[in-house]
Amino acid sequence: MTDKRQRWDIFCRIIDNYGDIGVCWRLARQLAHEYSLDVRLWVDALPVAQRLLPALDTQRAEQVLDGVTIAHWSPEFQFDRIADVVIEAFACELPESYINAMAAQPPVWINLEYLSAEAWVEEFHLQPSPHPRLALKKTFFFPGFTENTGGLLRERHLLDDRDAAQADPSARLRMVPRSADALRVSLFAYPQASIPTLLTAMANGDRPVVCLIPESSLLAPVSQFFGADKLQPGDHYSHGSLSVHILPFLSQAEYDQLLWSCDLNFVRGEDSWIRAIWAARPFIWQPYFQSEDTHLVKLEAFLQCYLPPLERDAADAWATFHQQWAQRQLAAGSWPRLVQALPAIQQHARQQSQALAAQDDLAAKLVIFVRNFQ
Ligand code: TRH
Repeated sequence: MTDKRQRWDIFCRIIDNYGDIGVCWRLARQLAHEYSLDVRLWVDALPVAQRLLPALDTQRAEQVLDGVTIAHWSPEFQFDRIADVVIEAFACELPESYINAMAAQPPVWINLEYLSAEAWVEEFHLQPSPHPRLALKKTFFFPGFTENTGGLLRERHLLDDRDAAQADPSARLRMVPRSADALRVSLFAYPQASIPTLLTAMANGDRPVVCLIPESSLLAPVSQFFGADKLQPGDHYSHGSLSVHILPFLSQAEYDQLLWSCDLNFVRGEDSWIRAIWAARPFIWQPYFQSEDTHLVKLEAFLQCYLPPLERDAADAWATFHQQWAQRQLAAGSWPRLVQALPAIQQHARQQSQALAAQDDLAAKLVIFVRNFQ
């Protein structure tokens, strides 16, 4: 019997870090699992991808993992067929040979963009872009926070799984034991962040803090703070009110559980940011650094869209902390202010997650777009 499932090719070029592959892998899996699509994910840097997909064999040109075919997008790129739907993730530029072959059998060609809450996104979402030479058009698809955008990545069972984990204290305790009155914080950020100021403020605070740090480039400044040689997963350091635990780099599923279990999550980039929103817990997002302070514009747009109707004092404490964190100029007094505002922010984060989940998610919107494509 031949496989009649619709074929989707997703092309992912890893620029740096884990966000590009993090988003593409999550999307690929969701399309395969929830829509029974035949999904092939082309990835250029298999060793980086392996960090998120430990079962990946970096020597193999093609392999199936979790229902998704992963193909190595090597400099000697070769392909056997054009898919029905082609996703070019984050303007990664498809191979010329593939584009030429698409002209003979045009697929639905989508350029999936980075997430932003900026107002212009609604206008550019679904704009077509005709190919200058060939009878092909690609469509820009912008994830976003409003109905008139491409939505946010969210698996069908994500919020049910979150609610079940948050209602079950034993699930919460699995990674690092919870101490009664301590604030549980997860920390994932770019290493240029104001780490010494943050850790000092936590250490000097009235409230004990258990800070959980998955292994990443952040360990260098954290090691420096403690005067340690090189921190390793399993290490544990204390200073004043602060107790730091170094975790291994977690699977995406375990990372979700960590976010769900914390009172405050520091996240960055794109994918961990979205997961923190779905965790329905207070978070601090550090946007990926861009020249000309574009990342600060992105941050302001997000705060404007996400903060209302949070009451003024809490919104101000949260926004100020975000701005200082993104500009790497955290003031020590911003930490106790944020801690004081956490109960109000907690309620707000829960409401926002519910409100955003009332919209279709990114995969659903992509599938609907393809179904109606002409
Ligand atoms: O790694 P990032 O900084 O990725 C960034 C952004 O995507 C940015 O927009 C892009 O331009 C740049 O890369 C090139 O942050 P992000 O997006 O949060 O991706 C991290 C991924 O790693 C995410 O899928 C969550 C996952 N993760 C784990 O699976 N386990 C872990 O322990 C941690 C800390 C993260």
